[in-house]
Amino acid sequence: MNWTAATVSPLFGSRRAFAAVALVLCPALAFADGIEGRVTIARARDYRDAVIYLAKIPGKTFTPPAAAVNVDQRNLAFQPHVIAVLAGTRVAFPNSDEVRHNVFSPTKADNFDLGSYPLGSSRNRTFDTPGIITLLCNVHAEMSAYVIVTETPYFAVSDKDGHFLIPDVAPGQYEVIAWHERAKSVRATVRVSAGPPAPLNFELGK
Ligand SMILES: [Cu+2]
Repeated sequence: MNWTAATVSPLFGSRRAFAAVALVLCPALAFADGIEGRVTIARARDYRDAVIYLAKIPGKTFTPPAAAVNVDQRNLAFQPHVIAVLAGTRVAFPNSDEVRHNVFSPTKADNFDLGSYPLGSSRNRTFDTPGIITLLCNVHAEMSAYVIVTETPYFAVSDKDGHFLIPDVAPGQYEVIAWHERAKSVRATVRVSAGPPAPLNFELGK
């Protein structure tokens, strides 16, 4: 591909143009594009909080981040409601409300109870078991959250329009899973090549 500044400049501002420029300036960045698309969810008010993630890549392991991921307890809700983390990641649950909160998981594969604690304190948990972990608070029945524990660092959570982008996926063929709390998970195979993100859309709950 023989891009020139003249070809590219009218497109400036778009992600695609950026990718094209990156391809010229730094071929290594051409591998930085990943998988992009949209999730729709039948009968849902909006399309947020679907998790799109790569299934285990045979022969590959990944190191979890040193820093903890935060799930706040604020206004009687877990915020965010859904997170995805690589197995081995520590998640901190600070309490930002005037009332005591609790965090526990009834999920068989990884059940635990962090106890209840007041405003300004925090407990944490390292999520080592891949899977879908439900979180509840035994003080407030309406509080729930999900931790999707993955086997690769390649995942995204959809926005309210259902859009998602999994960046930095090297060229290759992958199994991708789309999950949402009120739908049956869907699997797809996608081939990523160098250049723009591989397009991938999901319809959940049909
Ligand atoms: Cu609570």
